[in-house]
Amino acid sequence: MMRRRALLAGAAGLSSTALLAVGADAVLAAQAEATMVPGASPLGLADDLRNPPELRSTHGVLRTALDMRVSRVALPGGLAELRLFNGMLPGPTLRISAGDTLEVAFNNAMPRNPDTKPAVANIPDRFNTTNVHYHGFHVSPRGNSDNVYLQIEPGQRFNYVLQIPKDHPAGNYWYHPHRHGSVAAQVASGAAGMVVIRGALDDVPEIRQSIERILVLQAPVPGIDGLLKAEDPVWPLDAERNFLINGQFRPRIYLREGEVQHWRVLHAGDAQFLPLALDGLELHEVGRDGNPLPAARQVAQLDIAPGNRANVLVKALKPGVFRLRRPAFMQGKQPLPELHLADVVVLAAADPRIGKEIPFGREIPKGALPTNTILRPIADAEITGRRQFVLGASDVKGYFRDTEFTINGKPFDPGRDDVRARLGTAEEWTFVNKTPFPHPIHIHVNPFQVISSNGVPDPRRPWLDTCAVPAAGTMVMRTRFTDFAGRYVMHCHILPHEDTGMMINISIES
Ligand SMILES: [Cu+2]
Repeated sequence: MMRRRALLAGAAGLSSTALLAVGADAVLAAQAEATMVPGASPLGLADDLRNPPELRSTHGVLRTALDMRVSRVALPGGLAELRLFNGMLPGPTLRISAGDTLEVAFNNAMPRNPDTKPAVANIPDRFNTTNVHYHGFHVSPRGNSDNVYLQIEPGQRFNYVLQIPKDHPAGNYWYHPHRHGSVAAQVASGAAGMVVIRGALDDVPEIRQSIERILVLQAPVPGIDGLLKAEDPVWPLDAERNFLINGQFRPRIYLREGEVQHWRVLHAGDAQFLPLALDGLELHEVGRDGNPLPAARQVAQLDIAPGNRANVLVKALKPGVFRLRRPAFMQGKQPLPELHLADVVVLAAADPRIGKEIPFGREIPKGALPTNTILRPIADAEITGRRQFVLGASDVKGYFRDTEFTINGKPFDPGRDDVRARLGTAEEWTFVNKTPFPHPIHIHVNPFQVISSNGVPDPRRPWLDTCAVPAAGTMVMRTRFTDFAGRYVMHCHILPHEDTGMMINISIES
């Protein structure tokens, strides 16, 4: 059974924001307004992991051009053609502050789609049609803000303007394409970049004293013959993946004995989870998904799902060479192998190769980390409604791989409002996973507070925007619909699941 893609055929059923003109003349002559910082080792060492090049806002504005184009890149397995932002793996880091305006003059510079058949809902297609999502941002989902209903065709341009609230939480965010049907293919290709939103977390003295690294983890999937034209190579969870950090395969990462470094980690992969281990060093997590945690917490392993970000303070104990690795683990029913991701080299504290002017942090913050108005705990008395979402998968002949991913028994329908709620209310949502695989659920615009997982309360009640619902398990969270009316989505961040149906629309009315 085939369904017409309502997004194209039945657009009248959508809110008007979805129909915003996308055209070459929509672009204002954008004058770049940003400070360019070249990619470099923060320690000034030649063979050290480089941070990606960075664009920083000046005078409250970051105005820049981004395009998506096909570029040739050397991967561990050979040369590959990938869809990338500005031809870069990963895209440039954007660094802005709460209260800033982010203006992105986007250009879809990819070739025409070869597809000739009509589009069908929840079947991956049109891999050269795209848009840009600002993952984790607490901004409007409407118009030319974080609007994922846009379809920007090859040759078209679009100007994004995002107003970042003055009290926006400080942490790590990211941008990636989000046009339903081509999300997995484009993100798996490497189209993603980090966004740092500066704020109170950056002013914590122990964090300010530490050098900072960006780690964008990606596992680019090339096409079998040049550019990826079908989702088949992305689909198998156990497909062999070479994870890169900032586009580099198994880089070296240097620290000095006793040093604390602030690592901003982004999992920009498409499907495999990344439990990260770094034996011989200490990991102290201070932020997750752009939101400061209540206090620094030492962890034996950093568990991140596709879409998650973490602010981690890494403390080097003694000189030596250590491995940043993903231990072998089971993702649901699927065994996944150990991966050696980087060599972490701890030098003597006074190694002469590192300039004396380079900051040398040594402390982990001991007290409470900064709080934020939009991250006020959601108490029982504030809850105005409760809902349940059942995550499922069913065999449906004719769908991609004969599989349809569902929420409450239905695959995604762009014309249907699955959740309607009023601005200013708060709800408690229970997720019930009926499948043998974990699904990292991501919600746009408003972060959520995790209450429990598999019935076990999380006393920290962390604020996240992406949280795994355990295989055949449950997760309970609370979310507050604040500041922004409009329509946005909730979906699984295993992106082949999203493209094949595991997504719903949330409509917030003022
Ligand atoms: Cu999923």
